[in-house]
This record gives sequence, structure tokens and C-alpha cells, in this order.
Amino acid sequence: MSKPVVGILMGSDSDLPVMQEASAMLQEFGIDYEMTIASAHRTPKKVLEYSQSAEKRGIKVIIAGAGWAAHLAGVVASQTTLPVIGVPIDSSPLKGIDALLATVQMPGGIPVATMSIGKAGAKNAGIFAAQIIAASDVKITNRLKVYRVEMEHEVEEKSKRLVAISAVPVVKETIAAEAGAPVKKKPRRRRWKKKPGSTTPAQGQTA
Ligand code: RP5
Repeated sequence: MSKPVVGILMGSDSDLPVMQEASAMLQEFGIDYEMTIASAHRTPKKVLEYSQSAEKRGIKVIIAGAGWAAHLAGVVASQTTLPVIGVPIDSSPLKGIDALLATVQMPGGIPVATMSIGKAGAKNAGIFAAQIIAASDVKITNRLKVYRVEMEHEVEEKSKRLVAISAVPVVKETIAAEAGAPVKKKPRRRRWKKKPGSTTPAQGQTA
């Protein structure tokens, strides 16, 4: 295995189910990464050592995920000029809003590229790290392009399945019309005529 170019940090092992989304994307693009637990509050020395040595060790991007008062990404960013991607994790009673604000609200001068809360954010962190690596690696650029095309096909497949099972006629007709197919005429509406002297309307007669 070659040297890792992306470092994934997380505040606790309880963050792993979320942060695995980031590593899965890096695997998909064939990017080598390392993963470890380091907490800005519980193991601050480790965070400093990791961030200060990352560049020398060949790391190009750091992804940092944490929940609650999530200072991890910001502290890492303060110790390195490598790009830092922050993932707010929804592990607290505030469902990640606390982590989002703690990660995104960096003072001017020390940026953290903050993703959305939770699994989607971790997934995007993996893709975004690949995009940063791709700026100087055409192989990764091409893999990202293939990924986009595959995603487009997947959505189209889902759309076709949805149309097939759709029970709403107007949707089918609109789609058929857009595809150039003849649109079925709407059946004439039944009209009801009141029988003379009756309060109940008679069926099937036109006015
Ligand atoms: C944060 O506290 C971690 O990132 C984690 O999301 C949260 C809870 O950690 P545990 O109590 O589960 O270890 O620092």
C-alpha cells in the first residue's frame, strides 16, 4: 500500500459509523488514507502533534469529524496550512446543530471547509478531498467524472422506475407528451340531470 494522502480524524470511536462514509468514497476513488481518533478536548496533545506533522508525512488533505462542541476541525486548521474539511456529527441532543456552528463559524484567517451534518456530510468530505487531490492528479479527475456520469445514470434509472409504478395518470400523460407519444383523450365527464319533480338526479343524460 502506498503512503496515505488524506488523514481522517474523529473525536470518538462513536463517530466511526458516520466517518466511514468518507473513507468509503476515498476507497471508491482509489485514494490512500489513514484514520485515527483524536479529540480537541480529550486528547489535545495528540491533535496538535498530528496536525503539525501531517504535511511532512505526505498528507495533502485532512478530514475532521466531531460532535457536540466540535472544535476538532478548527484546532487542526490552526496548526497546518493543509486544507481541512470539517464534518459536524449529529451525536448530541441538539442533533448536530451545535457541531455545525462550532465547525463552520471559524474566525477570519483560519478556514475550515464545513460539510453538511452527518453521513451526507462525511460522504461529501470524501468526495471533496478527492476533488482537492484531483487538482494535481488527472487520474483522480477522470474518476470523479466517471462517478458523476454513473450518478446521473442511477438517478435516471430511479426516475424510470418511478414513472413505471406511478399511479397518477396526469404524470404519465405529461411524460408521454414530452416524449412525443399521443396523449390519451380524457373521457367525457358524466352529466347529471334532475328528473322533473324529483330531488334525486338521473344518471347518464346530458343537459
Ligand atoms: C465528540 O463527542 C465526539 O466527536 C463525539 O461525537 C461526541 C461523543 O463522544 P463519546 O462520548 O461517544 O465518546 O467529542
